[in-house]
Amino acid sequence: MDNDCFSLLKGVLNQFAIYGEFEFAETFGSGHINNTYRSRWNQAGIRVRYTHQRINERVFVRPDEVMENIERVTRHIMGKLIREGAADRSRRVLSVVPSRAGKPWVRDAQGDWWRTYLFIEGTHTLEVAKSPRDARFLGKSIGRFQKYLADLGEPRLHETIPDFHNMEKRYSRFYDALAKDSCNRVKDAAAEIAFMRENEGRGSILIRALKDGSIPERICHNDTKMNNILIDDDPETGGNSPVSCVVDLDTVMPGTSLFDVGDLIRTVTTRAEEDERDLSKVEFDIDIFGALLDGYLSEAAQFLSPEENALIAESGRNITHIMGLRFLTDYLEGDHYYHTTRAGHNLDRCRNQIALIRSMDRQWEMIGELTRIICEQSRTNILPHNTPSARS
Ligand code: ADP
Ligand code: GN1
Ligand code: MG
Repeated sequence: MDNDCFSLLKGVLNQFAIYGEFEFAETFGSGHINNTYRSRWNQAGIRVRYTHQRINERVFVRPDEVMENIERVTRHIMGKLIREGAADRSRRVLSVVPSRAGKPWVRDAQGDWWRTYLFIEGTHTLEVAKSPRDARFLGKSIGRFQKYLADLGEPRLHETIPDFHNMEKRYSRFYDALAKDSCNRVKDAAAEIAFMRENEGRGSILIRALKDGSIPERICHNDTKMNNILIDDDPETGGNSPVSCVVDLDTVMPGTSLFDVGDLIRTVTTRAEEDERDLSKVEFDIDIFGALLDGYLSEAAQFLSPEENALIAESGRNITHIMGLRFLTDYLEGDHYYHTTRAGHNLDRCRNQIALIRSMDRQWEMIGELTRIICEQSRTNILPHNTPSARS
């Protein structure tokens, strides 16, 4: 962090209601959207850390609405945790730290918006799932998150990015970028452009099902990639329920549960990172997929409809397709949206997503069959005669 950045950050931190003496601050995390920092304070002899984020205003044009959503969602989840008597609650949900003026955000000298959370200690994130156990845990975390928010009630959450997963809108932006070719990059992405053209038809399955009412609107996270789930470093400390905390709540808003399952499938089922250039490593792993789904459905089977179950397998392919298209569009437009660290980074990411779709296509029958079996098993597990109280 350079000196200018540090003094700007110090000015911001002083506006939050944080006690004690400031010790240091550093950049943190590997998200593609916001700028994340971590600071440490001495509070009467105890060292406490905080997370600070500059909200990306090009992506979130109404940061005040983002924060209103986040306050509601985190309070609601905390209420659920209190009722459940969960241990270690402030490690299971984000805690928003208010400004000295009592707001959930502050604005810096340049007008940028900032927020602060308690830094959740003793957790880590994964960039690739190492085992079916990891996958089951990640799936369960998102199933539980959706379950907690199912009864959030009125008013409807703000749509912080309208049409976020609307494939039809994503395609029209892609075609605009193609037509403009503002960076003269179309020539370098011929195969990827051809893939997107050829597969446009199957891209709109989820959004159409949501629009025609065959699947219900639900509150969902909309950005459930693996590194948005904090995992306890020591799973034993949480007892029967190891700590996990879903972060990056900017896009929590109405959508379909399938957007979240789909993004989990996209990021968890391959052992290759999202920007891996060696495409031979980008393989869909059916065992990881099975464990992920099993974990997710252990929480979500109780509220999912048969129509949602029937689209689970498709959701993984669909969200991977959307991300491939978005990376390609950003590449063609000049890399304005996602953080990039090398030339062609977004094109690499797009190629990677296409490779994953192809790997899913090759295993499609098996994916469908396994999904049907796991859905059926999970449904049976939640039938009344299988509940512990009915058995005892
Ligand atoms: P982005 O929108 O840029 O992806 P995130 O909100 O996901 O930003 O934050 C970036 C990373 O910072 C996360 O992937 C996670 O590793 C870490 N992180 C965010 N909030 C916290 C927190 N309160 N405690 C610990 N780590 C956090
Ligand atoms: C972004 O914020 P981050 O890095 O967790 C993006 C997601 C993409 C993801 C791809 C608000 O997520 O939609 O799936 O990158 N978030 C937003 O890695 O656009
Ligand atoms: Mg993130």
